[in-house]
Amino acid sequence: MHRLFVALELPPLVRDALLAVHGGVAGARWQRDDQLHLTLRFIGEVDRHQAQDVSAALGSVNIQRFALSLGLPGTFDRRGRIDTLWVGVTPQSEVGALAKRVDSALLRIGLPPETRAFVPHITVARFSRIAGPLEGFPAAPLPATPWDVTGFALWESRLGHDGADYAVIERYGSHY
Ligand code: 3AM
Repeated sequence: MHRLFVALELPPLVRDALLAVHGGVAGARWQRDDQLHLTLRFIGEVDRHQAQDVSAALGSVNIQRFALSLGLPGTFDRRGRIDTLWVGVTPQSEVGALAKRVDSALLRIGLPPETRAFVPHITVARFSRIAGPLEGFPAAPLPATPWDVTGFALWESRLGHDGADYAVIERYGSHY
């Protein structure tokens, strides 16, 4: 079985900027450079056959170049406490439209549509214990410089000892 998700890769300068915000938050497990991504759609466990269908379906998604910039930080909470610290992106319209096209392509091969609202975000830290105060975040200013999104990728998540290892298994469109 393969645990798959569809996500944007980030160019090196954006990853560097996101690594520079580490620090100042107690209990944070910061995402490594090779873990940074922007999820368009979580797929979950599929067998090899379904993975081939996913791969072909994603090949039919229309990709129109758009610019994206880092936005404001935010958090996801579970059971009343923060479990994910992330950095948002702006604008949200085009990345939202791309996520919708990915969803439609996966619907055509029988994957149920995503029911949760799409919140474009780049996870920078997770917490297994209670998060400390977030006043110290971000430790460095986030750059406003936009980058061009010209493609997306199919990723596999493998659970390791040190959190998840993410690997790009296929790319669509053009890349950095
Ligand atoms: O892109 P981020 O880091 O926010 O939290 C997981 C990660 O999100 C999320 O998919 C991304 C790649 O692992 N994820 C994991 N299990 C999930 C689930 N059951 C999930 N998203 C939705 N439903």
